[in-house]
Amino acid sequence: MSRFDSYFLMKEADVAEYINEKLDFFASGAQLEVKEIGDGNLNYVFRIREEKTRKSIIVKQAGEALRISAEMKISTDRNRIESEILLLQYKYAPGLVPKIYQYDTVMCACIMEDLSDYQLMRYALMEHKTFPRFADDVTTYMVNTLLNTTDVVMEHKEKKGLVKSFINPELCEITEDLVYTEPYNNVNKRNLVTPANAQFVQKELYDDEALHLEVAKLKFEFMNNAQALIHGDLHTGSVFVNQQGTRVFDPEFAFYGPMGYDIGNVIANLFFAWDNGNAAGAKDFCDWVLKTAVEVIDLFKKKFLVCYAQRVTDVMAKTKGFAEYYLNTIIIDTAACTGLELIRRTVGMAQVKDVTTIADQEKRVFAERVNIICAKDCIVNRRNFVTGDDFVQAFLRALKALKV
Ligand code: SR1
Ligand code: MG
Repeated sequence: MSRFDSYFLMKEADVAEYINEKLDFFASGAQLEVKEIGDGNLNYVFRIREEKTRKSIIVKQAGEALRISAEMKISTDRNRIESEILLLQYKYAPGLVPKIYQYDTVMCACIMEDLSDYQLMRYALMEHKTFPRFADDVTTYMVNTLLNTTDVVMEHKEKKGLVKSFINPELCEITEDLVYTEPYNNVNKRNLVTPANAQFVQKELYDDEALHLEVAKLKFEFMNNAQALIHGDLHTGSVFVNQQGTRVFDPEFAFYGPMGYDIGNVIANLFFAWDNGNAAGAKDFCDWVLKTAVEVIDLFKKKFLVCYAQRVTDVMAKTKGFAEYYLNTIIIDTAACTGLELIRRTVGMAQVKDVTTIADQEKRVFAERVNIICAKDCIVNRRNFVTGDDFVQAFLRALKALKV
C-alpha cells in the first residue's frame, strides 16, 4: 500500500517521496529540492532537483479544476492523453519533444525530462530574443507529427484506432467555446475586453454577422475533420527554446483535427510577439518575427511535399495533383486558424502576456485592433492565402489600415 494508490493533488512536500517511489532516478538518500513551476492555465508542474549532482526531473500533474478558474472542472485523463501523445511524437519527431519516463493513471501525473536549459518561448520573445532554429525545427515537428498520423500515410484502421484513443471531448469543448464561440458573442459573459476597445469589438466582432457565418463553418470543420493527430494548443507557451534547439510540449488538447489549427496557432502567436516588440520599439526583433512567420509557412509547405512523396501509402492519395490540392486546403485552414487565435487571445478569457503586459494603454489598444483587423482578413479571405508572404501581408495591411 502506498499513499499514491489513490488520487490526490500533490503539494511540493509530497513530490520527493512520489518520485522516489515511482522511478529509480535519484540515489537513495539524495537531498531533493522541489519547486512548483507551472505557468499554464491548467496543471501543476514540479521540478525536482538534487543540488549535488545537478540532476533534475519534472513531475506534471493534472488537477480536477483549472488553475485559472476553480469552477471549471475537467477530466484528469488529459494527463494520459498528453503522455501517450508525447511518447508517439517522440517516435515521429525525435529531439523535438520532451522525453516521457513514465505516466501514472492513478495520480494523473507524468514524469518527464527537465528542460531547464531551455526557456519558455513566450517569455524569451517578450525579452525580444530571436531563435534562428525555430522555423526549421517547428516545421519539422509539424510535418512529422501531422502528416504521419493522417490517412494519407497511416493504415486506415490503425488511424481510426488512434482517433478513438485520443478522443478528447472535454478539452475540445474548451476550444469550441473559447476559440470558436465566445469571442463572437460573449455568450458566457467571460470575455475580457479592454474598455477603450469595447465599441470596436462590438462593431468588428459581436455585430459582424458575415464573420459569424464564416466562424460557424470553421467550428464544424474543427469538430468534424479528423485529419491528423494535432497538438491542439501550439502557442509559444507550449514551446521551449534555446539557441541550439526547440522542444514542443504540453499537447493535452491533442485530438484528431485539422492540421491548420496547429500551424495557425504558431503564426498568430508570432504576431503577438510582434505586438510586444513593436510597443517596445524593438525593430530588429519585429523584422525577425515577420521573417520567421514567412519561413514557417514556406518551410512547412516544402517539407510537407517531400515527406508526402516519401511516406504516402493510400493509392488514391498518390494521384497526380492530390498532394498539392491537399496542402492548399491546409494552408487555407491555417489562415482561418491564425485569425481565430488572434481574436480569441485578444477578447476571450485566456489572453497572452505579450499583449496584456503592454503597459502603454494606447499601444495596447492599437495592438489589439491590428490583431482583430488582421484576423478578420485571415478568416474571411482565407482562400486567398497560399504563401508565407500572404500571411505577413495581411498583418501589414491591418497595420496600414489602422495607422492614423
Ligand atoms: C480554460 S483553459 C484556457 C486556455 O489555456 C490553454 O492553454 C488553452 O489555450 C485554453 O484555451
Ligand atoms: Mg498548455
